[in-house]
Amino acid sequence: MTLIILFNTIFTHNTIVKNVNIELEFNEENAFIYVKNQTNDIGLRIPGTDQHKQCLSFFISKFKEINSSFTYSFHNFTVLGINCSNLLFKMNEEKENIVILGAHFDSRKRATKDPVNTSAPVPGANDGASGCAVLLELARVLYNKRDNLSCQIWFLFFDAEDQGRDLDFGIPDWEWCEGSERFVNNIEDYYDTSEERFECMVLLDMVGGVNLKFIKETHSTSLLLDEIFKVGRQLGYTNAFPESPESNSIKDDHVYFVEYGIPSADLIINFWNNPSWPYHHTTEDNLSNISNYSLQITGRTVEQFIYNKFLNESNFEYQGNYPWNLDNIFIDYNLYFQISFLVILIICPILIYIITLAKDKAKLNNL
Ligand code: 1BN
Ligand code: ZN
Repeated sequence: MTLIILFNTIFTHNTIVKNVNIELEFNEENAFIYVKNQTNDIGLRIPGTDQHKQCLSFFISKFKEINSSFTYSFHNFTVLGINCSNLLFKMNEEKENIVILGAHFDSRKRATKDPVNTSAPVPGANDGASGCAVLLELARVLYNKRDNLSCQIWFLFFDAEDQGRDLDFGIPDWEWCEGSERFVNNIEDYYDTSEERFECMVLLDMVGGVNLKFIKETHSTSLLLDEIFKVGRQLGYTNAFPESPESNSIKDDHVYFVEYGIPSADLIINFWNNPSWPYHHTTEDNLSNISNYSLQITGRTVEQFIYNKFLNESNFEYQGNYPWNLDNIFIDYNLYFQISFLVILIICPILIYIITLAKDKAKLNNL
């Protein structure tokens, strides 16, 4: 056992992440207003409703404020007869490598975990609006740096993520992540497979609640998620990005991107048993349980993560886990090394010992 622990310490991938020195511009007060705009000004963003459509128009108006010629594409689809749309904004389209930043914008039709009223809707301030608010503010700050970024950035708003079944359905017979699954099925309509390639995808889901503490989500590409944790810790956000996070696998919008081969990470909290944020799929997922500081933590960490790798003048000093998809190869190699190690150092000597004993016994028998 000691030998295996020693081996793991030597061979486990454990890169030091060094953040590039640059002033971060993400403003949490702006992000908080964007949460409020969605939850209090627009209202419930339940698929099939007018407010749901208004929310898409709100996102477009915010991008047009950044630059009136910002273009966008709808990805339209239906779920059991209800019209839905994912919405995609691209920045730096001339660059060949693509970073996707995503969040879902629909809010859950029924508060299936509410202690009092499970038929009431979920305001979705954290579960939905927080991730979208951070995307809007990131769009503003990254647009200012666009000429110095060596990548294209997609801001991708997913529909129909949050209507699946926990204790009951949000909308009868809907699955989780209806929008992202269909988007990835059609992703080749949105990029040129011979000229462009994906670097990574970062999903923001439930990133604005008070007492923010992210988990290690195990569908995520672990080298990518680990790097984002290190970036956040180095910015001083050590409670939100703990050294030993809780671990769980969550079916969320990133899963289809992982399956397509894009390194992807889900920034999400414990929502199943969390006394520090017990409002998941209840009517209490509202503005009063949102924290400016949590929005800052998420926004600044993602902003810094992008500068570390993609800000032109900082590339040479970058240290991190890139390329993130070495994950699988590394894990495979690690297993291979461990087995070889066991065979060479433990099993071989035992075999040699047994053979020697057998030979000695044979000699004795011959005498
Ligand atoms: C996460 C946040 N999800 C919805 N809102 C997806 C999910 C919820 C997946 C419960 C499994 C169980
Ligand atoms: Zn949800």
